[in-house]
Amino acid sequence: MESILEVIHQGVMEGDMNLTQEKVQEAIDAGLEPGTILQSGLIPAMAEVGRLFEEGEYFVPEMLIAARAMKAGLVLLRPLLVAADVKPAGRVAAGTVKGDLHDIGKNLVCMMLEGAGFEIIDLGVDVPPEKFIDAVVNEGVNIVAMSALLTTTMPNMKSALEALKEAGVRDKVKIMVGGAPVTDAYAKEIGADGYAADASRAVALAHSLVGA
Ligand code: B1M
Repeated sequence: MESILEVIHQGVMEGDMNLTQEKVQEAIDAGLEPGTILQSGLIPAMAEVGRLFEEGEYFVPEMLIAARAMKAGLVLLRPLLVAADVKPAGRVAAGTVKGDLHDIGKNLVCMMLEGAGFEIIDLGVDVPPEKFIDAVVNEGVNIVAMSALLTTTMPNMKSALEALKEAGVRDKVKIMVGGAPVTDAYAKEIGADGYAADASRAVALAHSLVGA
């Protein structure tokens, strides 16, 4: 018999929002850990979608409906991943950089940070440098978290960092970066304070950046 995680995987791959949401709820009700549903159901399915896109088997519409199905599952997991009543560990402005519309990974990072007690100012996608500057100047954030999923938008992390420098606020915050094409070496090259490969490592990094 197919396991519930396999059906969730299939739901995302087929872009079946209702099936995905129904099975995620079923998995929650059956007592599966939210982290397991995420790490062993939803995330590998999205990775498979990416592989099929690379091989020319999936096209943008398939990626879009897969993303929509994944988001439908995340809606149910979110309150379980985000712990209540935690004292703020810091304030984070998070966004996907200019030109880039991918937000699932960024949203997961936000969710996990929120769950770990950080206050999140979600700047959304396609975020121009001025918005990051505005968050530092007017929102009193201690961390700026930038995500990029395209090799073509990675350089916009560097531009945002330079814009923060030019605005004279670079030293007021810690800057962390991540996203599939981003590496630790790239983070160092552009002068970011840290890189995390996934959402749970992003939490550990954020804690270390605020000295917790
Ligand atoms: Co796009 N896309 N996409 N896409 N898409 C990729 C990224 C791609 C790798 C697919 C492929 O070719 N295999 C490829 C990029 C190639 C490259 O740059 N070398 C690609 C392309 C080419 C494109 C378009 C150009 C396609 C086109 O139009 N021809 C276009 C660009 C649009 C734009 O942004 N301007 C495009 C569009 C889209 C959709 C809109 C259809 C959709 C996005 C929907 C959405 O996000 N709302 C989409 C999707 C779904 C994908 C794939 C399949 C999945 C991305 C995803 O959500 N992964 C992706 C292939 C892949 O990644 N395998 C692909 C799941 C998510 C949980 O993982 O985002 O990596 P991820 O986040 C992880 C870590 O990276 C990390 O933690 C997260 C959780 O563990 N992380 C951070 C992320 N941000 C972090 C920040 C941190 C720390 C960690 O600190 C601040």
